[in-house]
Amino acid sequence: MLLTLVYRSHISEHVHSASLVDMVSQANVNNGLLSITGILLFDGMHFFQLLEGPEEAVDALYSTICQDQRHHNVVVLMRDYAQSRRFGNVGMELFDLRHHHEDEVLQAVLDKGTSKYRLTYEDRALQFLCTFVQAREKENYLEILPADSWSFIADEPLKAEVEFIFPEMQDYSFAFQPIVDPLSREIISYEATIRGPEGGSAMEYYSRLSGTTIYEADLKSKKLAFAMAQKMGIGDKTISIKLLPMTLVMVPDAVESLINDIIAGGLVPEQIVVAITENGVITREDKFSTAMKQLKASGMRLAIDDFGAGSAGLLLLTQCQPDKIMIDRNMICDIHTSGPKQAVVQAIIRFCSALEISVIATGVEKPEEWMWLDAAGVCNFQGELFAEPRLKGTPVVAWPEVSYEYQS
Ligand code: FMN
Repeated sequence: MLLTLVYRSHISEHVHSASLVDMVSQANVNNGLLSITGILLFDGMHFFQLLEGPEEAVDALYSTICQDQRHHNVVVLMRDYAQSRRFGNVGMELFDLRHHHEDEVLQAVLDKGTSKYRLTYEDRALQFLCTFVQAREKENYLEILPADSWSFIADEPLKAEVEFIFPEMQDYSFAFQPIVDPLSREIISYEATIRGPEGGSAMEYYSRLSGTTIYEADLKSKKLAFAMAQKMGIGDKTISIKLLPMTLVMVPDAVESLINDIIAGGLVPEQIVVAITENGVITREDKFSTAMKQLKASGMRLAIDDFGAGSAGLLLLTQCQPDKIMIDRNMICDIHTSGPKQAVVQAIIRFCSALEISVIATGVEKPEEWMWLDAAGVCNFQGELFAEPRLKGTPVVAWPEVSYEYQS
């Protein structure tokens, strides 16, 4: 299959642009053997490359290019399949934007084209190329430091586990994971997630239930989460609980029951963030919206969980007007190398800012993911980079510190 891969990157400090000429002539031979075309643009700081050729060969070459120390912050902009090549002459060609006017470069690239139709009709690869040549979108190039520029240091010894036996509630427990603001070293909230008594997953717990008992169990379980949070001494921090949206529809007086359990647990509704996932299909919208009103009127706050993973996210957002959204972990994974994910998350950040909704990035595992999100304007994070969920207790948090050689 014919693959087109477009990426951009940043030239490394120690590289002299004169040395690129040698690199290009070697790459020209290599690409010829691999049946790959590599159109490379350089503006003095950034590279932009379009690679076109057999899928396996392009993927293999791209992973070699990603390891190349001559550049960094390599971000894929497009990975797509085509019926025919745009550039039939395999090899490698460099277009240096510092020495030519943008129209000349565009014309020179177009002259290399061998497929009249691909380069004429609204072609995404060509649009990317034009955008780079015209130096548009540069404000969205967020540059981050290498992964080892930050160390993550655990700050406090483990607190004792909460070993309470709640006699009537023995077949489940809760794990707690903090949501943090790493640069101000602040725990914003704890998220409580249901687990089996020995730590089995929420999915495992729910799979044992059937019919409407799922919703009743979902609601009833929160009583334990509130009681545990209070015993763990969360003080005036907020606690976030996940609720199936249909629980609010199927269980009569669900919000009232939730309020009673919050108060019985020694907490106040203002401390509670109810996170609903966008995947739990909502039928009976009238009942759902009544429950939403009651929930907000009680002082509890609303979050949309796993945002970006399902189909109803944007519509649900306009209907519920949440206080927070938690971006799904799959959207966060390797965001520093993915142009499409970066574009989507930047759009989420923009509309959340316009609507005064705070954004939480979940599932953050790599320093580079956090650095990119921080540069994009996200302040609140959840993920193993900072703290893993801990069964029946609050985990230790690892806070970022700038590594010695990056301190200015
Ligand atoms: N090498 C190629 O063979 N083809 C290319 O199209 C190509 N493009 C590159 C673009 C940039 C911006 C950079 C920094 C390097 C590029 N290279 C290219 C060089 C490769 O990263 C690598 O050095 C080369 O393939 C030799 O790899 P090897 O020593 O593992 O055989």
